[in-house]
Amino acid sequence: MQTTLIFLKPDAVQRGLIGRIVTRFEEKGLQIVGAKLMMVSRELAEKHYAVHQGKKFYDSLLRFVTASPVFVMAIRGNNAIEISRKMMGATFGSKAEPGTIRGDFGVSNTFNLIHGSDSPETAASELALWFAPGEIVTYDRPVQTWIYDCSSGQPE
Ligand code: 3AN
Repeated sequence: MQTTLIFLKPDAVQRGLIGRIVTRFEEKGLQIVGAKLMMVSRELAEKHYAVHQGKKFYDSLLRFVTASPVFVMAIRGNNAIEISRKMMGATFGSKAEPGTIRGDFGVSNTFNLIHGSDSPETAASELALWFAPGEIVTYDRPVQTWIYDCSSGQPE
């Protein structure tokens, strides 16, 4: 099972899309194991977007993500990182395929609604950055045995 860091950016929160986007992850069968609404400090934004420092969109990206609350989630499932990235779609709504979150809800070339970790290494460091110990909750879901085929002992 993988756990990935997803956050709904200020445009998604302001536009009242939290519920509809969260529903997509729930309906897919992924498990929400952490969630919170929060303002992002400049310090946290700088750490999260450190790889983009120096790029021409860096300052406006930091202004955007610190302007209004974000809704942060830890989401768990088999292959959760790749699945959630596919659900998000291409980076900007103008290019993202219909059926994806960015493709269905956005048209902008800068505001893009959602962030999702792009590798297991990034997920581990982003989860540690965004969630304090104890904020990610491991709990049984009886429905898990209907979401995955567990007959081999492993969820398939
Ligand atoms: P993704 O979110 O699809 O993984 P990345 O990793 O290429 O996209 O970029 C990380 C974030 O940086 C994006 N979510 C987006 O908010 C921002 N970003 C990337 N490229 C641009 C750009 N050309 N103009 C504005 N913001 C950008």
